[in-house]
Amino acid sequence: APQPDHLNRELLYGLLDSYLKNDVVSIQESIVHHVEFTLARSRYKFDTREAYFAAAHSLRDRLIERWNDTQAWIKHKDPKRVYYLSMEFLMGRTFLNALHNLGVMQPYQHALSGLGYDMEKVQQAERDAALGNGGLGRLASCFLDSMATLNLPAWGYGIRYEYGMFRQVVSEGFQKEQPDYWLTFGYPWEIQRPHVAYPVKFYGHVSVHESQDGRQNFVWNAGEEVTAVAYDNPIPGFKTPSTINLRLWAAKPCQEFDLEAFNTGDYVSSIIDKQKAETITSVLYPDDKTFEGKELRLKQQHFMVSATLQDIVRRYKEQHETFDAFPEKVAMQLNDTHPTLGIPELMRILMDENHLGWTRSWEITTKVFSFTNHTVLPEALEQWPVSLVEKLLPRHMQIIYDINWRFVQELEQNHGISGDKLGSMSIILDTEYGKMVRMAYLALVASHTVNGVAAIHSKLIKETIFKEFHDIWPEKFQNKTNGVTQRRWLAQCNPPLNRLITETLGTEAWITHLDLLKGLAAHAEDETFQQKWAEVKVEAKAKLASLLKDLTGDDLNMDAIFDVQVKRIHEYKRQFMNILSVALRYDRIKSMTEKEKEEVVPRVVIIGGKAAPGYDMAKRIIKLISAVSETVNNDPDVGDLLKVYFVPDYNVSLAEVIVPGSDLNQQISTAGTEASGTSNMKFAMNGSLIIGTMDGANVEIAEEIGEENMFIFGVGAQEVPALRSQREYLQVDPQFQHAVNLIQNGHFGWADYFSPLIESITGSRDWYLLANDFESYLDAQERVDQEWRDKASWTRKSILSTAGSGKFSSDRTIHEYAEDIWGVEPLPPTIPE
Ligand code: GPW
Repeated sequence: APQPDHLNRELLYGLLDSYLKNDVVSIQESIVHHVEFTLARSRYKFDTREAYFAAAHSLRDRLIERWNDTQAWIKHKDPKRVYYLSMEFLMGRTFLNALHNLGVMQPYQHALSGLGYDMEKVQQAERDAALGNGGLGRLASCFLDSMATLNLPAWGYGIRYEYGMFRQVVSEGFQKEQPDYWLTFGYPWEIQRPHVAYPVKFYGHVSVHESQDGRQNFVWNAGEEVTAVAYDNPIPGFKTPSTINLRLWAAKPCQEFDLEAFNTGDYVSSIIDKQKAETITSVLYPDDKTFEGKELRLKQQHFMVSATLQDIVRRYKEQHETFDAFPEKVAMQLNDTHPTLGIPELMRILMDENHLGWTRSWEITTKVFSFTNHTVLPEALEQWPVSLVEKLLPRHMQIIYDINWRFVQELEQNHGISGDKLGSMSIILDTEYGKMVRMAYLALVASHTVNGVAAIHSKLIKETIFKEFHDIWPEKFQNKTNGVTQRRWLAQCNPPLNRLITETLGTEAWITHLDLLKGLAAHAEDETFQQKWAEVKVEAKAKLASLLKDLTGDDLNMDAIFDVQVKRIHEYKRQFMNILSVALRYDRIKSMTEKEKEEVVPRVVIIGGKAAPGYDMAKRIIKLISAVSETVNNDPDVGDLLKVYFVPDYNVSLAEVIVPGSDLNQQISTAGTEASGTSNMKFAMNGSLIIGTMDGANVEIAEEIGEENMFIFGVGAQEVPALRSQREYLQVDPQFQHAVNLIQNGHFGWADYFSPLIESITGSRDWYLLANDFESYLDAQERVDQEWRDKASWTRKSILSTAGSGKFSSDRTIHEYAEDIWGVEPLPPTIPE
């Protein structure tokens, strides 16, 4: 393929140094330029939000410069590229991250303050891009940051939802969902690409044509066609000009009008019909881990992978004559099963549009896909009705049947499997409601690798949900323990700690080599260092306190333990157990004499998180937390020994304040249920101590930080199945019973409304084993209080938490994916002398 020969490195990266200048005056000129010509406001009069948009546009120019150069450089070198396919990217804000990664924080700060604007306030004007539910979507965003920073030739692909994660309003303790129309004032970080557009087909039927050489040709005559338009989001690496692309697709009506309908005179209703295309990308499904089976969701999945695969194949074909090199040039990671339709879609493109034949197409397909599983909870596993797939994607359903047929043959012939076991491994499951497609099995059969997201989780999938597959293909299974980006989750969100770490280690190299944090351990015993560490924590706590003051009007007790549990509300995460222990703590304080109260360690309990709109139990848990909060916070007997707050609308931007400001964080899922967890890593990095179970990544965090520096409790994953089957015989701990009684007897009001919650943890119904773990949990809480009384010891553990968190950088995770799964290598942009 032709390569423009002027694309040499000298020219490419010479440009970066000479075009947009980053001195304060040049930046001010560019901001004012955007005020006048992009926003069309007067350069003499613009408000804080306009200052944000103008500064964002000025920064966008600098991102585009790097983005263009990076993309041209990658194209020139044509290395193997990795594509990260995800239905969610939970990006949060971009401004501060871009300033930091481009290394232009200082000049922008000066430029803005010179114009009369405060960076902190300007930065707050940005709305979060919340195109994700929680951990899975945020992981995808951390991965993009690491892929850019590691100079990988990588792309993210997803959907540009017009409504992101709903805004949570809590009114009288009840969650209300409000639409997040985040694009209202325009989104300065995206670049619309009207010319990067592909048709995406739905419905219709398949016809077979005999070709001249006697081969069967399948033609899909679609019943509906929409256009996918690309919106590119530049993702800058830290301390590298490398800027990769997150390409999000938006659905638009297709250009070719149904002329017949237009000519019959019903012009207006024909237009309105066309407009319906746009609903495909209108809203993010806000349920974390409950499979719903909605047609629109299946449409979204196909829309995303179809546009993405057309784009990837087009890019490949631009530079290659045949498909021979496709597996050496393309790796695709499926973020859970949500993009699994990419598998039959690639098969369809290769067979029906490029006439490669089954064997060759399958050989290629099985070399390019790999898949990550993020949960063992059965209710989250996707199973689409065959009838629905058949209706929406008739050709894909045929291909899935063919894949399954050959797979079952292989099981019989090569693995000697027959009878019931064949049925249990089949991609197609027969149920009383009809046949279902098990998406995880489809992903497993076609992927060269499947991975879990923490060591314990990767072990569990081999023993439980994918056991039979592990038996035949042990070599397909890997572990890739999750990580988070230390740029956003330490360097940017906690500047005082950033400065202290850099000063102590004598280098800021930890921002790209997080392992260096272990150098802090040598200072853990040092009293003056402990003093400085404690001061930094107080500063971060003050920021969190001020956030809560704005929300509630209360002044927090700064001597209290700031005890935080923030994550999606789910029964398996056991926010209920947390609030039960708070109720008990309250009851204990109530019965104390003034003298006894002097010994109490004060606590501020902060809980936040969204419930899926249809998840009734989760919504009752929110109401319970609010009810306990109401009673406790207004009880003069308690004063500031105990406060409880439910923080509404927990999101990425709030996390950036809450995580650094916490002393203690709760990671208390029933062992074996939380695949990894990632907030645990963010908290540990910021010196917050973990109270938690031996679940998910907590296990590996304990290996790194030391169990003695955490508050570990509860039964292990291996014991859970037996305990579950013995639940009805459990001798319930009296303290547990007492806490339950308080709620049941209406101590916090709403007793009737809470009774389904109580039932859910009673006797044999207690699926998540709250009763089993409660005593051990209270004991761990007691150890927390004891530890807090010894300030030096607590601070030492806090330092060791940060020091031991080096493994949990997403840089390490991505490096492992690149080496062990994708086979892609860094392509550092070489800057000439
Ligand atoms: F169900 N996770 C999530 F596995 O945030 F798909 N949403 C989801 O829909 C799923 C998983 C799914 C989370 C896991 O619960 C968490 O343990 C993990 O740390 C995170 O994904 C990233 O791997």
